Amino acid sequence: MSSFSTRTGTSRTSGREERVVAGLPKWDRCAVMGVVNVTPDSFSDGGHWFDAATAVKHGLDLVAEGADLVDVGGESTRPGASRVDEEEELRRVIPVVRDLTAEGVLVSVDTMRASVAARAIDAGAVLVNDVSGGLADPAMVPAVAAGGVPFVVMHWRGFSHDMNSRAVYEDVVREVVAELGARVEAVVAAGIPRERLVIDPGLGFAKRAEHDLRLVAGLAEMCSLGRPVLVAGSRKRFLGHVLADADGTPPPAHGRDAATAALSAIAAYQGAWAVRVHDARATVDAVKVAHAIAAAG
Ligand code: PMM
Repeated sequence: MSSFSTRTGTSRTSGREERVVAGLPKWDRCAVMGVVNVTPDSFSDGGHWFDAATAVKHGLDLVAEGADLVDVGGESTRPGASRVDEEEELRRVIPVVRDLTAEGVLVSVDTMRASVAARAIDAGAVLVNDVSGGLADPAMVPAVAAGGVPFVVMHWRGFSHDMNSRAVYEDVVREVVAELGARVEAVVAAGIPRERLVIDPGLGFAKRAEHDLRLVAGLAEMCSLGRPVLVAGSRKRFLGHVLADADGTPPPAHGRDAATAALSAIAAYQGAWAVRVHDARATVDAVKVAHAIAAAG
């Protein structure tokens, strides 16, 4: 218990100092990013918000529940997924970004394509969330640098169709921190100012359940990279693994929201800048409790 306390104490101190991203508001607690997947096949909510009007309504509902920003994506990255073509991704994403922005919502765009990022920035997106950290499309980092918005650099080892084969680590925390640190330096060298970068351990991406759990337990080490950390574990497989019944059957994705809220509280308490979630209401409460406890400590 004492090592846990020490770890969280350290991260909370540094996390407070590091929770500012140039170009975004400064939230006094861990921010809540609501997810709108405009896809027929995303892992946990695929098909639910597939037309633009439904997606916009869902984004507004997330904000009404307390989400601070909304992440709009048009490509599923679930394990094994194949890629969507560019035209279809633009068709899915841009109207939703535009309409949510028009309603005053802070919108993040979840894309690996520079063209989609650039068009989304034109449509009002204030953050580009690229699960490949700029590796999938060499034009991405220059496009985001030119657009002048912040950028999420997630730990990524390759496209979803075969990423499970890359889930090989000796010390997952050390390796993810090292690989992310190198990626941050490359992105800075390519033109995006460091103060606009957010980092993300990429839970579930080329990771098995035990890797995801270890990364959450070691979040303080990720905070040591000196940039705000986004934690996106909502409804993911590792939570299903933890909650599985005696036969090993996990609950369905939408049955993992209480577990997601617990994860949000733990991430927030350890100094996460934001958590990305499908259900905002419980997580908003969770991060408020985490903030109150951290402030009392
Ligand atoms: N995971 C998904 C999609 N986008 N973005 C970031 N920054 N980090 C993630 O871990 C991440 C992401 C896949 O989850 P979903 O299909 O359940 O939304």
